[in-house]
Amino acid sequence: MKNPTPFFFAAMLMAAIVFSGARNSRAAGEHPDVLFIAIDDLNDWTGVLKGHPQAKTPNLDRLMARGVTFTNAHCAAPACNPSRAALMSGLRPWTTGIYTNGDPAAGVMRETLTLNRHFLANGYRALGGGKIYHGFQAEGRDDTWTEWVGLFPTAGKGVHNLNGLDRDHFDWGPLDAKPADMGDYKLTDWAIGELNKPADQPLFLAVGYVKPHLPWHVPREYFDRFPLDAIELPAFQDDDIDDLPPSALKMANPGGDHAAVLKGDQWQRGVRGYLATISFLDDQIGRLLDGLDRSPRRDKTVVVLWSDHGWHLGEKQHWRKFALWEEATRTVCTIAAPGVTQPDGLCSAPVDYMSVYPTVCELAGLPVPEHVKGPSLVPLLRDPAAAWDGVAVCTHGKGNHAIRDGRHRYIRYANGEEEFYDHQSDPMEYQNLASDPATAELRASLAKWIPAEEAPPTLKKKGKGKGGNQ
Ligand SMILES: [Ca+2]
Ligand SMILES: [Ca+2]
Repeated sequence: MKNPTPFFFAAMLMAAIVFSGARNSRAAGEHPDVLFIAIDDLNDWTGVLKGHPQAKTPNLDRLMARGVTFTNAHCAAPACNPSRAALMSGLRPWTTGIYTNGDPAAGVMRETLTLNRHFLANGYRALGGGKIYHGFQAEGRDDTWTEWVGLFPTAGKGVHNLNGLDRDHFDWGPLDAKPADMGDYKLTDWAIGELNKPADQPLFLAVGYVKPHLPWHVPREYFDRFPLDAIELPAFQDDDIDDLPPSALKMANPGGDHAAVLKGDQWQRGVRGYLATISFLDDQIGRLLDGLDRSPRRDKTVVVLWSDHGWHLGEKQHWRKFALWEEATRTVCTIAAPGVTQPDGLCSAPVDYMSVYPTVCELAGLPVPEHVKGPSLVPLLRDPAAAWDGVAVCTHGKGNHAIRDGRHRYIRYANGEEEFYDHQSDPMEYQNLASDPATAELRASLAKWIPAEEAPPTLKKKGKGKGGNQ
């Protein structure tokens, strides 16, 4: 299609909404319940994915062991807003124009048959709480959820600059608060309550955890689980950025967060803050899982858990997401579906989040809307070793893409600059092989996944820069 615009898609999708809305409600039992868990800013630092040797995630590991965990899963965009918009709409950033946190999503989402809206239109009781989308009003509209409860008040409000770096919410340190004072704890209580309510409709329960998003402020007991002097830094090489092209260096921005962290002697403390905040999140996952198991829905609930993107903690002198390397694009993604998945499944096929929407539909027995083009993961859920010819594609800003197959990462920036990594010999992506003629054929083959045309970014507010800071 030439020059796709959000307006064109709006018209197309409204037609789909009208079609879908005509469906009848269904009786309970005809479709499984769905517990849909979103996690903000969790990278591969879990026991199962082994991103950091000191990560303590017994409850995430327990959940991930229930079904199939995708060990090579990637977001469609390495930032909250575009990743969530893509997953929930089933539409790529280059289709919607939602590329970064600075690109407003509400307009497109309002006109799109989003996942929650699709479940609602098909007779589900669609409940949402916490953070599912990235802070825009569309998620709270009456016609997109049966009930939307939003964020819960949390301890730590008004606390800032515990690390002394004076960089807004790029901050970490213990709170003198109880776990029950935290918003994510209250969100868990709400979700458990809903799991136990009898209903004459099937349930789509979306639970969006805010941690481990910055600031890493959690009760002191979580910091105490990780003694500072034993904290290990992530694997890194001092000269890793020397072989990066200028576009990549701009994303890494070594003179920003990383320089401040080094100057303030905060690297170990930052790692500790992230580990502590993940541990707090993990406790909430454990409470939610226990709540599910004690509820009448225990054996008939599809559980889908996803984190919205990865996170750097100094690898390539970069912090946060907002980049196209493995640390920023790799996610936690696991699905347990009664009657479909077997326990302890690990799937190493390269998949991305355009597959979540159609997969959840198929597991719930709902039709996949016409606009959703991603391949369903159900064949991999049935057999994690099944053949898979797809790749994972991640987009960060118009024209910048990373393609991940089972072994390689190919990055191409809008100006044509490239990176290429071989994970078989180089899992930390230290050696950029893009200038090696021996990789030319592979690079050309992976470049075929990059779109020929891309929608312009959605309208930005005047003065707002690209990317945002969330
Ligand atoms: Ca995020
Ligand atoms: Ca390097």
